[in-house]
Amino acid sequence: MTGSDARFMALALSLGRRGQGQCFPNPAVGCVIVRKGRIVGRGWTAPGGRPHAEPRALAQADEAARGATAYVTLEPCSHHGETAPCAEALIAAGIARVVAPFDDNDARVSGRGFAMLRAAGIAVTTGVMASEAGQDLAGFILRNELGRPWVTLKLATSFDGRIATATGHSQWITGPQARRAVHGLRARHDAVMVGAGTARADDPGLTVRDMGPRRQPVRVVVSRRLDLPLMSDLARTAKDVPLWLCHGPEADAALTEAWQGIGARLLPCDVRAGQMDMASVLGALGAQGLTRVFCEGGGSLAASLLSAGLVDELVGFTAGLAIGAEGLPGVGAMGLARLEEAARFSLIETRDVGGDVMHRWQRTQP
Ligand code: AOF
Ligand code: ZN
Repeated sequence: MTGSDARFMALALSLGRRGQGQCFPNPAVGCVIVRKGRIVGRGWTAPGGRPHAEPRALAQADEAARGATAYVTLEPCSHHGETAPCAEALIAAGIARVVAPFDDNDARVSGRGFAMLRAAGIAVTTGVMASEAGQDLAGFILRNELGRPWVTLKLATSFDGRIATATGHSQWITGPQARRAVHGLRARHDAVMVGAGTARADDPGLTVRDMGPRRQPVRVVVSRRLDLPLMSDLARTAKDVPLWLCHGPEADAALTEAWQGIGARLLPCDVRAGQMDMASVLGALGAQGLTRVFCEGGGSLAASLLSAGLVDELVGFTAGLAIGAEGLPGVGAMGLARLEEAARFSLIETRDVGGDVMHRWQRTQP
């Protein structure tokens, strides 16, 4: 790897990130084509997952791709989807060298893309910025591996970890900049998920606003009985922005029909010990192609996810006010006796967001 390899790969990664939250079930890949030190093509996976990054960058490079190096943030694909494999497109365009971080763990690819390139005489360098690419593509990799999406749990709380007063007053604990940052985070996930309690209490829209035209994240509500208000913002907008409802076996048939009638997608999931089984919920979401899910509460959904060890990232916004013990806690009861029972997360980012503090933590690898 050379210094310029890292520089061009960093650019490809930043292009790839433009697609985050836009491409599921596919990964958000970036591609930069460089000839004699000059960038001749840039591409990233299109909204909806197709076309892939490489053909878009190749189209821009046109004849300049001949003899050039392609920096791709994931192994180029080798399978025939709606269009020809990207490895074939790179070969046909006369690319001389391909630089990538690692193999695609999609069973249809997994090493075959690199093998095709090498067989065509293309020099292949792997391992370039693998940990950065691993971060950006973590959701896709995890879904291929475990069948469930990456879960980011967000909380916006007071200094003392409360999300509302005892009467439910919660607007607003954090300031406008922090709330805007939340919209930015929503936009970079495939779906926004809440529990039934939050859906009932807040009548949330769960859409991304003021971020320009873009694919809206899927709204997911976890509701065991499906007893959600049909006169709500979620219901009203179900035809325009996808609304998926994860429910238990005891959901009333009339309610199932009513929600289906207004355009929601129903995902039957398991119940365990009287509660929605979060592994089953996330499995159902993974089966629908989701790679990154942003959970915005409430407290009992957050507690269920944490207790089941199904949270990959914590994002906390903390405001400078205290609400007191009678306020609503951000995370509900988890029944822990000892600290060792709690999953540990490592701090990866701290930022001042308009006077509130944002912390990002990721699960500590065992
Ligand atoms: C690439 N470049 O930009 C992306 C890739 O359903 P298909 O045919 O679109 O293929 C989806 C698979 O292609 C996906 O699971 C992953 O393995 C790969 N995604 N590959 O070369 C890209 N997005
Ligand atoms: Zn491809």
